[in-house]
Amino acid sequence: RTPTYKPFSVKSQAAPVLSQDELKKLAADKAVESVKSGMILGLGTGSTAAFVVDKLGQLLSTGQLSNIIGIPTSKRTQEQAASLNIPLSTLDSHPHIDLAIDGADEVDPNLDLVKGRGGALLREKMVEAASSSFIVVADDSKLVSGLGGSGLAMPVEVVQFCWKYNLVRLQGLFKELGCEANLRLDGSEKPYVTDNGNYIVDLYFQNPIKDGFGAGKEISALEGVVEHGLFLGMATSVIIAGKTGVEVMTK
Ligand code: ABF
Repeated sequence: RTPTYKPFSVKSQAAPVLSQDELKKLAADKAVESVKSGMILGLGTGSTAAFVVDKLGQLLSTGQLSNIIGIPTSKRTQEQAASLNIPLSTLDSHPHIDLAIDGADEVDPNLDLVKGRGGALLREKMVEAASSSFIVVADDSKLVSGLGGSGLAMPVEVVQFCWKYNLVRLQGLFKELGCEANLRLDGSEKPYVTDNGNYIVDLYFQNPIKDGFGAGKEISALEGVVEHGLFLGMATSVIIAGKTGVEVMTK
């Protein structure tokens, strides 16, 4: 699978230096161009996805979009969307989603992703797997040559029961990649609890994961693991904003 890169012009003559938030907004605005009135939309989580939700709220309030129904991927996003009067529903009522737009923590050249540093990986994966199209929005700091290669966490959601047992088993799975596993803590040094009442074990790799599908299968096979942050073969396209403008990566 060789991805194609389709640059389009956001470059200005003066080439201003954009902040990371401005880059995220640029990617978000570009993704929202794909939203049509009447769509059922998966609403992502995280700071980049929040720009998408803001833009949708704005377009609905001015009547440029109508009849949108959003399926949020976290309580945070649900609250943000509700505050912008975006009509919301659930996967139970709308099991088929037209388009999901969400951020990512790592994007590799195959458009495979690491997600979930924001803690919402389970609902994100459920919503995005139910979507006909899934557009990822990110700034160029998220590009990696191999998943797990950023040195930042690859999250795994686990049940609270005997979390340490699973932390040790997860670390053991990836010993040869120099994996270190940590229980995620919240701001008060207590275990971080997801929207689903579970814990997160963050995996740190010294070397990138070579076989993402194999790794995903091994992680999922552990009893007590709820979901992992490898989102493989799910993204339809990735919109990356960087110094040279915005690029749309497609397969
Ligand atoms: C969600 O938000 C996650 O899957 C990912 O962990 C995170 C990315 O956050 P941000 O856009 O703030 O970098 O999309």
